[in-house]
Amino acid sequence: MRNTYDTADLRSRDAAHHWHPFSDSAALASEGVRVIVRGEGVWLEDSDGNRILDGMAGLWCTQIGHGRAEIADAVHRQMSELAFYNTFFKTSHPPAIALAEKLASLTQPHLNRVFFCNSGSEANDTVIRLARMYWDVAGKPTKKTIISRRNAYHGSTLGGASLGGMGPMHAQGDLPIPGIVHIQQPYWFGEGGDLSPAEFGLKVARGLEAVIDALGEDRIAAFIAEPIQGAGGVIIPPETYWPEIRRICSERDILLVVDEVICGFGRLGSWFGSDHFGLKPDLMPIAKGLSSGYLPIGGVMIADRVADVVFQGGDFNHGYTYSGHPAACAAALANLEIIEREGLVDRVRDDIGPYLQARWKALGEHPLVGEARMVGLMGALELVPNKPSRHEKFEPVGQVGTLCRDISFRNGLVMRAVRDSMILSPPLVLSHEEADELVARATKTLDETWAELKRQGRIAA
Ligand code: PXG
Repeated sequence: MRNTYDTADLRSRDAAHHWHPFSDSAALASEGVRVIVRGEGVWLEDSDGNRILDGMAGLWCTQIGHGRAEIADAVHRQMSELAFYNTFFKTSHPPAIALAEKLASLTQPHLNRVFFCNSGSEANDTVIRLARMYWDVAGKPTKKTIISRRNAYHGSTLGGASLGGMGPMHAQGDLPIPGIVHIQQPYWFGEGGDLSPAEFGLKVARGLEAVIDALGEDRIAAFIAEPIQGAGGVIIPPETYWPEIRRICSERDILLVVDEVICGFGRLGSWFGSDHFGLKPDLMPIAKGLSSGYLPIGGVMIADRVADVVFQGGDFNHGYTYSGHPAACAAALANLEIIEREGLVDRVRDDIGPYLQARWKALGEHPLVGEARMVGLMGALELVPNKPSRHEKFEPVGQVGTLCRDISFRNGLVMRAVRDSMILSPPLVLSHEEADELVARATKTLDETWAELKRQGRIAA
């Protein structure tokens, strides 16, 4: 027995009462939302019965695919026993304990503690408070400034949005908050100029050293970065970048915060992006793939060297009602069990990752695509008007990406558009046949976008 849906009715009620994230609500109300009603594996179904391949894993999170009854069963069991209790005031409960222990075993050996919260944004707000408390307790209270990168994404709360380097977000609400500075991102395709990727990676990494020197090491608390920027457009740093950042962080007395909200839990074919790039985080925010999005949960993994100091400082005056929510912890535990049992991390590294990468990179031959890149199951296509030039962009930026994204949806494939690049981050359970189907739909989408741009006279016929 399946539910049936009246799309027009759902749309008008949504328009009347539901205010959407990162959306122009007035425009959306007149256009009408797309209503997703069901999910199974890598497939979504909308209220009109269309099947859509979910190339974004929900929102970079549904590692195990949609509709896994095992998670629902685990949550049902937990809710039947203890639906909620807090973790404040000297209390705990079995699912939070089990999940904390599990995370300590999956992460690097020096990461043995987790502070739970409900989202990546809350994790990064926790990072700001924890990093600043660390230096206070360590007797270096001037070390408060956090260095981040332009076009980084670290969330939408005041702290998360400030750590992030998104201009349009900062423009609303007078952000960033004080004490956060942004350096250049390692985006060779967009900003590399005439430098080789290797030269550019080194130059940008050394920007960290320069800003530490300019502000004074005694004022810097931490550097925060995503291993690969996700929402910024799947920015894969040149190979020289992370080793140089590693060198700088080892020479300077600052904390390294590696934001694993997207790269964690198998996305890059390793448990964490830090493992992929050989990074040793002092603080490591996690969320999304931790529960595959089945219930909201996030956390911050804390290195022993940080915990050892902070523990001498008495109460950490910070916490969320739902820190370590029992049902969310049960969902996360069941999700991690599936990832392990089905060997999804190795599968991304050895099987479906290389399989999809080869086909995705072949899309780089398309006349509209200036670069096709992918690590693990996280990729981007840069759309350009005049290949092979990297320097010419579509004007105004973003229109062609949006056009391509809408065509993609019509072709039954969710890709996300960032500026004029198309972004892909499918569930880790994607089969070879589904990967072929995905690439066929992406190819059709590029062809149709190309034809439409020609029709509009925006590229030479
Ligand atoms: N850090 C990173 C690296 C993220 O990608 C967050 C923190 C914040 O997590 P929460 O759970 O508070 O959303 C994120 C979230 C997009 C998009 O359109 C990306 C995210 C969230 C919403 C939209 O690409 N990433």
